[in-house]
Amino acid sequence: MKIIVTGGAGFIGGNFVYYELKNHADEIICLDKLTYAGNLETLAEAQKNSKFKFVRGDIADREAVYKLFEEVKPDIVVNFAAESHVDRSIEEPELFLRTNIIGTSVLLDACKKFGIKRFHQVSTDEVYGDLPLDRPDLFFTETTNLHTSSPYSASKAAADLLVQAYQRTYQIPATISRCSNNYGPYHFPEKLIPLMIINALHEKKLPVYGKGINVRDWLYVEDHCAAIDLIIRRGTVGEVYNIGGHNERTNLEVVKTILKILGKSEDLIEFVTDRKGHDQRYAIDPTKISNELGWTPQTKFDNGIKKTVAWYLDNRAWWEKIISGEYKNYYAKMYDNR
Ligand code: NAD
Ligand code: TDX
Repeated sequence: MKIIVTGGAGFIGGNFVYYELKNHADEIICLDKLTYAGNLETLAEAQKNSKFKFVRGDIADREAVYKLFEEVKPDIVVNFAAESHVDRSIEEPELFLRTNIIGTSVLLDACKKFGIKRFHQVSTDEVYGDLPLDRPDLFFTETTNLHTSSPYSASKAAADLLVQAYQRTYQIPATISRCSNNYGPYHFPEKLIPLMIINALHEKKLPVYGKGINVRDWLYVEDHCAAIDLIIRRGTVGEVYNIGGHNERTNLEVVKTILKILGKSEDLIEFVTDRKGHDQRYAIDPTKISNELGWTPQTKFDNGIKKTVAWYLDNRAWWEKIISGEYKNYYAKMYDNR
């Protein structure tokens, strides 16, 4: 089979490319615009594999997408390409609408025009909004109402609705997965876990938003890749699958765990102005994917976070190059005088 993986030069897409090359004989064609978050160095090993091909392009560029579909005739498309950072969406919403909504609609149109066996939309638990901190008994299920908080999550929810509309109206064989927070290798330094690892290594302050009591449900990225792999091969067309592993932690717990692993002082923690509209708690109920597809996460947080810290220690060149470039301006804009 031929699988187009959009956004494969990013964090989860890159890990998915390696997961597929390792576990299957399919051809993988990565379509990625290489925005600030895309990195060809993430795909350096994949480029040595004859089953892998990289194509630079924008999912919202209709002509380029149609040309690629005509050439490749993909069996499956997995759409990871997105603007993915909530803080950036608060600063500049429009870019998120273009890539996350228009880009998804262009891909769906291409599926309609050229035919497809499966279109899979990689979505997020953020489309469900948040849960209150004082109700640990509540979890997001696939039937929880969509109720978004940030321009990022609103754009992802809009894309989900488009996928469902194309599935119903044009019978596009589509599936959607909504996953909780991922962590692991190749995570871009703007996100909580890599940012804290890198700052701690430099003995720089660790900027925790608000009181650090917001809760995220952390999933090791390889477990997310395994779930998507099952859905595209065995999942039922038209269905939504929640993905998460019951690894809830407050942000402060995560930061303290990282400091402990690195042997650094908790004095590095600095509480800074909260994120606007900050979601309190995300927590996934993964019963459906577990019962229907037999998926269970393999990596517990305490082990996954150690593996992740080790990866950042062993792969300094990957992130040092990122943080020495344009990222410096981003960091100054977001964190200086916060
Ligand atoms: P990322 O920001 O690390 O990577 C995004 C990739 O998409 C980059 O390679 C970028 O160059 C590419 N891209 C951006 N705009 C593009 C465009 N217009 N055309 C083609 N390529 C484009 O993101 P990530 O964290 O790997 O997230 C991947 C997907 O998973 C996203 O759809 C995100 O919403 C979803 N998701 C992420 C998480 C998480 O914790 N990171 C959790 C749940 C769902
Ligand atoms: O410097 C920081 N300080 C801080 O306290 C950063 C970057 C984050 N935080 C907090 C905000 C969140 O409560 O840490 C938590 C995690 O933040 P992010 O890493 O930005 O992730 P989040 O906003 O939870 O969204 C992530 O998970 C769902 C991904 O970025 C999304 O793409 C995905 O859909």
